[in-house]
Amino acid sequence: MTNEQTIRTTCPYCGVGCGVLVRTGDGIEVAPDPEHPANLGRLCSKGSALAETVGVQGRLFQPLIDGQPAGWDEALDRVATKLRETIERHGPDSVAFYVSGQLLTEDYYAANKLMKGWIGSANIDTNSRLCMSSAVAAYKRAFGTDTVPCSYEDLERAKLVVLAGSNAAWCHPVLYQRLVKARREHPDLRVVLIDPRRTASADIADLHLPIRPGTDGWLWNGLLVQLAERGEGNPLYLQFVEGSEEALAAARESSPNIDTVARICGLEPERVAEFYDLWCRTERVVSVFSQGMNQSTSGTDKDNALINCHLYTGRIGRPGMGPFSFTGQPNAMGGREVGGLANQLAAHLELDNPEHRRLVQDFWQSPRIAERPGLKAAEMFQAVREGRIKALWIMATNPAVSLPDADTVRQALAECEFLVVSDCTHPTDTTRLADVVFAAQTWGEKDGMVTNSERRISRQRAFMAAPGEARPDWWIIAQVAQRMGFEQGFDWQSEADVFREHARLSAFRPEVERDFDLGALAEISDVQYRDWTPKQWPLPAERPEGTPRLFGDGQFWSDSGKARMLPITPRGPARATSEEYPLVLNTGRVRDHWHTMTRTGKSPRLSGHVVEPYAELHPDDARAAGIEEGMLVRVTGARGHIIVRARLSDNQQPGSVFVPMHWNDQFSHGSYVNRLFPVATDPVSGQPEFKHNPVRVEPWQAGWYGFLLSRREVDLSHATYWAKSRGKGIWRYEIAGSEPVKDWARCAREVLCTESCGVNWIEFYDAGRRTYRAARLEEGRLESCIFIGPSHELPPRDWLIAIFEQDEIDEATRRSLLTGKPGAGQEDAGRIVCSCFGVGLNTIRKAILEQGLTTPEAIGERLRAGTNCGSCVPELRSIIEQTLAEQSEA
Ligand SMILES: Nc1nc2c(c(=O)[nH]1)N[C@H]1C(S)=C(S)[C@@H](COP(=O)(O)OP(=O)(O)OC[C@H]3O[C@@H](n4cnc5c(=O)[nH]c(N)nc54)[C@H](O)[C@@H]3O)O[C@H]1N2
Ligand SMILES: Nc1nc2c(c(=O)[nH]1)N[C@H]1C(S)=C(S)[C@@H](COP(=O)(O)OP(=O)(O)OC[C@H]3O[C@@H](n4cnc5c(=O)[nH]c(N)nc54)[C@H](O)[C@@H]3O)O[C@H]1N2
Ligand code: SF4
Ligand SMILES: [Mo]
Repeated sequence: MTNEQTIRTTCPYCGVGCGVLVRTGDGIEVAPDPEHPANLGRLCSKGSALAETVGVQGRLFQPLIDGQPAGWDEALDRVATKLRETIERHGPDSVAFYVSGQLLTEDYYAANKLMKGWIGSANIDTNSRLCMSSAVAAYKRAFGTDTVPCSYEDLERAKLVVLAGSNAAWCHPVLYQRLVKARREHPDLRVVLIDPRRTASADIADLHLPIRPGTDGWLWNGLLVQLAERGEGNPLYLQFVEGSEEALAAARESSPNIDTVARICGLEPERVAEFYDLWCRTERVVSVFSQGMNQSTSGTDKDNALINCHLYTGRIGRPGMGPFSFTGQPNAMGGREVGGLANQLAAHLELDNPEHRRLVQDFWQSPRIAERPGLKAAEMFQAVREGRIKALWIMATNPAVSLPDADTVRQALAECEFLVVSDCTHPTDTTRLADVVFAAQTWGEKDGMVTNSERRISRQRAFMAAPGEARPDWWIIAQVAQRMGFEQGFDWQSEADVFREHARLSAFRPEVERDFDLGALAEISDVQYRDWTPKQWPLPAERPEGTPRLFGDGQFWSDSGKARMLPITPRGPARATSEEYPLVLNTGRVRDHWHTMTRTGKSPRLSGHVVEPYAELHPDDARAAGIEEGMLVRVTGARGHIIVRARLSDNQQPGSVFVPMHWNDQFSHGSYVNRLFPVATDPVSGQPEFKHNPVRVEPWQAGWYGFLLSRREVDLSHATYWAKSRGKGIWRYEIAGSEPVKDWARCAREVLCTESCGVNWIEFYDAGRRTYRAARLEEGRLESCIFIGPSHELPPRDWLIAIFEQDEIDEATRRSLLTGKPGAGQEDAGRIVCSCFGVGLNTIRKAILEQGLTTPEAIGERLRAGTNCGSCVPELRSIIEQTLAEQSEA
């Protein structure tokens, strides 16, 4: 019997916050919600593949104590007792919470309340410190409050959109698609991309400025100077703004003219002039900023230099204009609302303001209230390492992979007196180190609210039962609080109870004026909460429909009531390159993976686009170092090294190398990039540098290269390098070893035939070429196969993956397994480019050459590639360019 129903919920990945329709019945089907204002009927590749990531694979079913399954009572009591004892013995600051922008607002609110109101410390910080904290600090310095003034609609109503340090095509794909559509409909809309790399987002850019890494401050200061020289200051708006003279003076100091800016930023003066002309003459301009600006030791200053230009021209708070920080995580914004950062209180109230502290304590009726800021993420882990923090509770984040200096973090976690981790997945690189692991519910199982980049609050709704005994995070926190003796503040019966309290707090004592106001929701009923439709805060009692834009009227919540332009003296990166470490390491995201891969790593559809960790280098740098495409290379930084695949591309500027942030110990042999460099943070925001770390890249001399495809997971102790990825019904391993193997036959059997009798095994060894191939067949089907050779040039993989789908292996296929070459009728589709329809690179190239296709649209018509979510369209265009260029050379 099927019980079909459709649930409206919100995508758990990025801060775009797309509405999703989930149909449950025989299986789960995911479709875009045409009514959600964020996505208006679109989803990207990750959202479209959500159904492949739910379910029991890799899930934790019940709590663990010292790695052993335990009951909830025992685990909760253990944590409550240990926290209470630690506080009694060493004081409230000896415990800390490290939480996440992937918690729902209710979870986040509960964690913050427990730490700041009951434990009485502000030692709660969040992975948003690694993500949004420079943007938060910059908004607060400029506006007095952490208020994003814009709406998504402004992207469509603008005449100029600048993407500063944002790869929206891959990281905010639905906003990017909205831009693509807007450009089609309004040909006069211009897009400028500022990024040292030529990313997929360059596909819609009229102008790409491949800026020298870390120099954005000079560029934005230069723009301010030009605005002043061209009389673009807005005297009416400047009445509401303080500090313009000082800001201008500082800008003139660093960036007096276009030539100086061009020289420092490594750009052609004509291109800089073009950018300045566009910005100066366009009233409706949105400047988007993201991690290329934020994740820097001067990120806050860079963000303020950008915001300065909007304040100076009054291009803010009206349709089609404003400085727009795209938030990363689904609830980064919600975390800011509840005060998840160590230097905030709750409901956008300030920790260092006694009146605000009193307000929150009176509302909570709490025994205590934190009186001074707690430790920011990097400091917190330093304190764990030094034993100042003795008990740490991590929720919904994987710091063993995502924090800088990750090996030191791992050591600190291993040595921490008492480590608790709440996660839905186990093992992760972090849960492995925990004394207690709480089994958390996750997307699809839990209910609550999230707030996206445009301040829009949406519901996540459960549509399936949680596996085993997993529980929602707010419940786990409330249970621990109650068992610590704090019954009265944590006796909520439901998510709706928590949310109502959060909304009421935001409107408590309205005489204390503030931006964040959910007064209209203070009495939200359970039914209204259930049926909530997305709206943008502020949602004061008198404006229940919400607020799309702010500050158009020049009213700010700062002490003076005015905004502030900051005098910015740009600084270069904290760590310069040297003879020993000559390249700048830039890190970030790939299209189809999410962070530490705990979710997207489960999806065959999302794992085919990039199957292993890589370092992308400019061909000149590669040549100088003796590196070829496809080789394995060692990337070495001041703290350690990793081995990854080399990719050569002139999208990279010389002197830079890009490595994705995603790979961890579960999917590779220690190729997590954050182990390379020490911590360096922005002095204002505490946000770590992730985009500018000096490294060296050199060939890694492998004794052998290989790959292995298998229906079962295998143990790879023989390999010095391995990376694994999910294929349809199989696992794919790329492997290599440093030492030559004497007896391949024995070694391969050891790995693939753990049980020896009755195994149907075929193999081939070519001593001259030093290649070895073997396959294991089971009931006529291919069970696993392995290919080894002396160099990285090995047979293609994708036609082999297709053989796993055959029910019967015929003689010809058997032969091709041993020769390592596709036989007649077997095509190698190549690496997956379009993950929605599984269309491979070779198929696309063939169609371009044989059918004379010259546009992504034509490819879409023939192969369907790019016609669902559109995320691969930029890549299709560059494949066309490259294929045609190669054809004309040939
Ligand atoms: N596919 C995918 N999407 C995601 C995520 C994911 O894991 N996967 N994560 C989400 C999260 S939490 C976040 S925070 C966002 C991040 O979204 P983005 O900020 O767009 O992504 P990143 O790849 O971290 O970095 C953006 C760009 O900054 C550039 N950059 C590096 N140095 C500089 C510089 O000095 N100046 C300038 N101007 N640019 C520079 C990089 O080359 C990179 O292309 O993505 C969200 N969306
Ligand atoms: N080198 C480098 N490092 C970076 C960055 C970079 O650009 N470069 N970017 C930084 C940024 S912007 C970010 S946001 C971070 C992200 O880094 P992390 O937050 O560490 O990454 P995730 O993989 O998203 O970790 C989320 C964890 O929460 C678990 N989880 C999922 N749902 C739930 C739930 O409902 N409850 C609980 N309790 N657990 C759940 C998942 O299984 C997973 O283990 O990485 C940062 N690190
Ligand atoms: S853009 Fe993609 S990942 Fe982001 S919320 Fe929308 S569907 Fe999810
Ligand atoms: Mo992020």
